[in-house]
Amino acid sequence: MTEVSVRQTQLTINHQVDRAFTSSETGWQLVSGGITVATPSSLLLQCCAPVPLRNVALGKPSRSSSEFSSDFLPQRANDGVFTQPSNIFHSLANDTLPFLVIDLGLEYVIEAVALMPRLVTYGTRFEDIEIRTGLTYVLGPDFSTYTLLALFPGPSPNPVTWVTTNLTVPVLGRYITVRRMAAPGEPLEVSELMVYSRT
Ligand SMILES: [Ca+2]
Repeated sequence: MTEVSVRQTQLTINHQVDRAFTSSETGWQLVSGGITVATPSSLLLQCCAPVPLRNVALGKPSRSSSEFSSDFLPQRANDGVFTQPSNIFHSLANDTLPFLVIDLGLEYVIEAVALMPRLVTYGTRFEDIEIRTGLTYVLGPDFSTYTLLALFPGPSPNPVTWVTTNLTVPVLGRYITVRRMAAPGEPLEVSELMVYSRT
């Protein structure tokens, strides 16, 4: 079969399909049909788009070294409420090594943490606040075997807002600890703690 007859055969086949192609002196040109154009809702984009960060600490089980009263339980630190001044975790005033632990339930690749200090007054209590994570249970208060995620020297911003750390190297963790590392004498107070992961 000569080159001319081959091209003639292709023209005939494409015409019989649905007129998807035309020929020109330079070859074949796609004019309709063929690959599907990707749209924002297409599976093609969904499969390849970055997974957004989400707060994996929200509502997870938590415990603390002490609590000021039943109104200031450790669960207040990850209940999703951070705009009400009374919605905080607050350790006992005479707790010399106050800490808070959140169990994420699973291991997560942690990329960032954000902490909202107590909303009103006592900003100087927010001093040397250390956040760490580890994979195995530790009773506390010594969590030095865990990986350090953030250290906020304080005092809390005025007006109070989130203090955050974006990790340049993500850390695998399950147990999240918050400790006040400054000299004893003040309680640990946390309005909300968020732990961000894509997993
Ligand atoms: Ca809260």
